[in-house]
Amino acid sequence: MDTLLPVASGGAAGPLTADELRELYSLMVAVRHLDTSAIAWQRQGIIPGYAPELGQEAAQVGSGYAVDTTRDFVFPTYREMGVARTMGVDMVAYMSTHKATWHGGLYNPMESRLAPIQAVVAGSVLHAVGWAHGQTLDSQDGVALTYFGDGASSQGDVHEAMNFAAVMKAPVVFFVQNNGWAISVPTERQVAGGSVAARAAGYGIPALKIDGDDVVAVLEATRRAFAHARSGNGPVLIEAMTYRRGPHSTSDDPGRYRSLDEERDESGIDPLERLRQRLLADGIADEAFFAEALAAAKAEEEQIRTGIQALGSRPGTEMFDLVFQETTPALQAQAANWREESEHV
Ligand SMILES: Cc1ncc(C[n+]2csc(CCOP(=O)(O)OP(=O)(O)O)c2C)c(N)n1
Ligand SMILES: [Mg+2]
Repeated sequence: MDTLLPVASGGAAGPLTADELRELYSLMVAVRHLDTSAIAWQRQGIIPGYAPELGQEAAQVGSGYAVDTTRDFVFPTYREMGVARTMGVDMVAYMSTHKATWHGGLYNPMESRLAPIQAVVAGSVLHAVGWAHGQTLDSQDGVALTYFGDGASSQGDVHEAMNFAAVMKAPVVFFVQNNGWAISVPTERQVAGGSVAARAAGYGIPALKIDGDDVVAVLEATRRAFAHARSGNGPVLIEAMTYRRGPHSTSDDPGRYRSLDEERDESGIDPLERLRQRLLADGIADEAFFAEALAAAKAEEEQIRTGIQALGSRPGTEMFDLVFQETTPALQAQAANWREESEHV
């Protein structure tokens, strides 16, 4: 499905260069390696929990690559490690969220342009629309990119966010990763009509339903959506069809609700392998390049793991400091109570 009119000149960029394609591959390898390592870290007791994105690397790297971190803002869920890495967020600071060192992670959202990890399903969608509307009020040209899942699309918050964004022509890109599952519930049991993209028409929002395992298709679609929103035409919805190859999180056992045969039949071709085949076929990368990308990914993972292991705990009262720009008497009272009970002061 493609109901987004072709962007006039000055919109989306032309075909990807060989350098860009190679960079996308390197990013996807780095993300794949860090993601699978994070599961091992959890099993080794280095972090208490993690939500893997195995199989969603193309959707995340392709969309994150379209972000202009000098003016856009991204509102993730709990599963967008690949987006964070692609945007250049410090990964020790990002992964600290999963160590539960400090809620929201140690990265600075204002500098990195990535809002804190959001565990409330559909919560990020509302924040993105609010931020995007703020851009309009301030006559700025930033675009909000918000992620949510097929399961989240059945939350009332998403309806309100999409309707408000369309009415106000807010510059926001709604990026749905339809990975086939909402924990143990398959998409067909909670998305009536089988498509989130089809709903956009009801809000007057153009939509693109794309192959979310094709990184080039994802990047091109996201660039088009950004160009549309940035030119004052309002929101766009992208539904990237992909597959959650791993468990919902490290505390989930998919064997209780799907079989290995189903996983094999429904997951399609691995997005990373797909890009590898394409680069080989186009003659723009060889085995030496792939080996180098993997070696770099391994070195990076080691450096991030060392950084995570070195992180100590943070002063607990910090959690009261950043709730509002200016504190309130109620918050100060809570902070004082907390200090009394936990630090006995
Ligand atoms: C408001 C709210 N309701 C329920 C939950 C529990 N929960 C966490 S993830 C999840 C499923 C979300 O599925 P989907 O939106 O498809 O995203 P995915 O996990 O597949 O990336 C649920 C129900 C929650 N975190 N927040
Ligand atoms: Mg899902």
